[in-house]
Amino acid sequence: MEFAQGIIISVIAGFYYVEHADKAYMCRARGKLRLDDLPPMAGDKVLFSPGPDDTGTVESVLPRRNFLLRPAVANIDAVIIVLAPEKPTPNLLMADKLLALIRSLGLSTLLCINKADLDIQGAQGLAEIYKDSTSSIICSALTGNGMEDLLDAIGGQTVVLAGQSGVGKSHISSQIALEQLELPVQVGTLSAKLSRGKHTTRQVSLLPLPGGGKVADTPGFSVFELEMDSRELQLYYPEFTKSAFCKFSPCTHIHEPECAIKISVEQGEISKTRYENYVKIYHELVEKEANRY
Ligand SMILES: Nc1nc2c(ncn2[C@@H]2O[C@H](COP(=O)(O)OP(=O)(O)O)[C@@H](O)[C@H]2O)c(=O)[nH]1
Ligand SMILES: [Mg+2]
Ligand SMILES: [Zn+2]
Repeated sequence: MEFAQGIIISVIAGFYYVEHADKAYMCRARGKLRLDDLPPMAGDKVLFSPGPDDTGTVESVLPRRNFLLRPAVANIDAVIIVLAPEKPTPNLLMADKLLALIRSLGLSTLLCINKADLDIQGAQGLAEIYKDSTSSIICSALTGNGMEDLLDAIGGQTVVLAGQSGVGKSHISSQIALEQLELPVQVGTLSAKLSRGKHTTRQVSLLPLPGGGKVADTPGFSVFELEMDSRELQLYYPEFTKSAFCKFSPCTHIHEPECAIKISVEQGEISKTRYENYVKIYHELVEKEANRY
């Protein structure tokens, strides 16, 4: 049989929705795929065999460029961290962990400071903290301000929105995305499962963007454990290499006397908030390493 190539745009209640030639196919996965370590996920490029009535079977998953696990999404270019100056109070420690994680995966980042309509000075303050860490866009999904800038920054990429619950991820994605392809439904299967509501909160969908890319709104990321070598953490702080080089090598930038990074923090060249969170994250990682043995 002839296989077609498509991309999984949504996973709902055990069905894989595969986009192919501007149409969505509601697919089951071949049994052997469900036994793999990693079942198919949104963003996967797949080979599938189309069946009757827009159904189909996912036959195989093509090699992944990268993937995230919680939420499960593959082949992404960038993660957009959404923060708000208030409602909720920004959790910068979590944002900094996310930034490190994203960098360690080799993905690019963008900070999206939403809800600027509530507190423009607060929004600018956040942008200031991150000015040497990643580029940022100040916007409001409520008024629509900055949405064009956000789309420009995304370009044609496939991006994931991450951040605390309530910062506006869902509102942003519905502002910038085009309508999702119509997903076929089979009475008695999908709709019945959805009405039980168990699967909807963990679903990931990739929505098309006007620039040709895709955006995934995610419910997740609010709690996650950063796993990396404590000595590796500093590699993901571009401001550390931008401003100064330590004469200590290697230097943790924590307890060494006359550390150039610590001096830069004191002189206001490196954000104090970023540095203090670096120290916290570093100690958390060291503690985990100690507990491992
Ligand atoms: N004032 C203001 N409220 C917003 C903005 N964006 C979203 N909200 C509100 O914030 C709440 C959470 O938004 P939501 O998109 O569900 O956040 P999510 O949990 O990150 O997906 C909702 O009540 C939205 O109406 C914004 O730019 N300004
Ligand atoms: Mg949401
Ligand atoms: Zn140092």
